[in-house]
Amino acid sequence: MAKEVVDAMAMQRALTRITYEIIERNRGISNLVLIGVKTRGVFLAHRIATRLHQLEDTVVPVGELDVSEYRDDVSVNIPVSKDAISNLTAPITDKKVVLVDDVLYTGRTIRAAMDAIMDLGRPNSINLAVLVDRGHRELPIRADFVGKNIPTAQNEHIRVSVEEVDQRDSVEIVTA
Ligand code: 3GP
Ligand code: 5GP
Ligand code: MG
Repeated sequence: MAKEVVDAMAMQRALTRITYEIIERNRGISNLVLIGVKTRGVFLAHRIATRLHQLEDTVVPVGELDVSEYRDDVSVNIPVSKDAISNLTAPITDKKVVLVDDVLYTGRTIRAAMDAIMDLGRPNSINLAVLVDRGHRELPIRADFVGKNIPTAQNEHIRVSVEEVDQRDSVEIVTA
């Protein structure tokens, strides 16, 4: 059973709000770098970059982080290598990094993502933007920018659809 909790319009608004919050928090966007977590986090990062360009007339680089090699169950012992980050040409040292993922759950992916970023250099700061925080954290990690908090049961799944791959924008709660 699937229940839509965020429709296309609401998703646009949430991403626009997050964009404004990123600008406000960073007092401008010089030195900003977005890193999207594949797959859907990358598309969300590009959308935020497009809005940043419209609002601040600045091109913000968007890196892509592939955690497909990384396994939830054994992740604590297998760090994601810095090679997992692609598309970034400029050094990351002293940059303000905003990680972007579609769903934040246990926090293990983000912990691994931070390892990969640290391997690349020493950023000025790392912030986290997620479209959905579904709870159930297993690490002391929280998001700085949240589209929507959706408390879930363990047997519920959040289905995030984005135009770029799913031909629609929506967030649904799917019950097994
Ligand atoms: P995404 O490509 O949009 O990020 O891992 C394949 C997809 O399944 C990913 O979608 C990921 O977000 C989603 N997914 C849902 N629940 C989980 C989970 O608990 N662990 C992982 N690794 N992926 C999950
Ligand atoms: P983590 O548990 O490490 O926070 O999340 C692992 C990965 O799975 C992250 O990329 C996160 O976006 C994704 N994920 C976890 N739970 C869900 C979910 O319910 N729906 C979707 N779409 N992705 C999820
Ligand atoms: Mg994800």
